[in-house]
Amino acid sequence: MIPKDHPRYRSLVARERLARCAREGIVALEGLAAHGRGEAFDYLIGEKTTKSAALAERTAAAMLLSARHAVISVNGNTAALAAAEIAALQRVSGADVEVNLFHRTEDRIEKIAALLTDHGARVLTGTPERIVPLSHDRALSLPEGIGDADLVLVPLEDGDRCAALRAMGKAVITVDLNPLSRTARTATLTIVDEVTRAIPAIAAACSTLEPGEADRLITSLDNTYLLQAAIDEIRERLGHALE
Ligand code: PTJ
Repeated sequence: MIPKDHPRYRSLVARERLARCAREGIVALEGLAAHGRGEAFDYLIGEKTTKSAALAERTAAAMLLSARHAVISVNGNTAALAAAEIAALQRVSGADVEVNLFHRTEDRIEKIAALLTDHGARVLTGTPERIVPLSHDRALSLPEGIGDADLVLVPLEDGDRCAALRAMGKAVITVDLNPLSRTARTATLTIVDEVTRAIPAIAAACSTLEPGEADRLITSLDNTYLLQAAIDEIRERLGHALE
């Protein structure tokens, strides 16, 4: 039992959940290492949504609502940490949800789809094909899902799929606490925030965008500016870290 008054309560609960999901075969063991890297960057941004991340989250909502066909691509870590939040975002954005894994096994695909369904998401099913130009199994996607999408939201992505999706002409939104990652620098829009804060913030923005705001946000999107702002926020915090 993690005591509620522990100063690292939230972080310890997230770790416990990931460890349990790893034991159940939902999270890949490699996903635990990926989470540790995310935690380190979350420390650096102060474990809160920064101003630039809030702008990115509103822009993500605008893009999701304006897309012809938006798909949320879910991996093991995202499902373990944010299954209910993904279901809520699907409800307000109308996006499809598809499971896509780096460490792909049919058993994990089924378990992750079941976890998402238990939390109220409608998960796309069908016969995957090697649609995305990649040599590994992340190529395997549904023709009626990621294959048809003009916008894919890929939280906690590993490097090269983002570039491959962009090369196919799709817009890509990622959630990645590391503003220096290949994915962060390749995506159309990068949200430098923790996934359990980012997904509800995007959902909230979907319901509160003012008339004309979506067009304005999309027209003024500048991902390099957002990444630089995230790095500046980290630098600013580090400058005062011991005060
Ligand atoms: O479930 P699978 O088989 O698809 O595998 C998923 C992982 C996460 C193992 C796979 O996609 C992977 O190896 O990812 P990477 O290359 O480690 O990238 C994950 C990125 O997400 C890193 O840049 C982390 O900093 C970031 N990250 C980790 N945890 C969080 C996060 N970003 C936001 N919120 C988090 N909780």
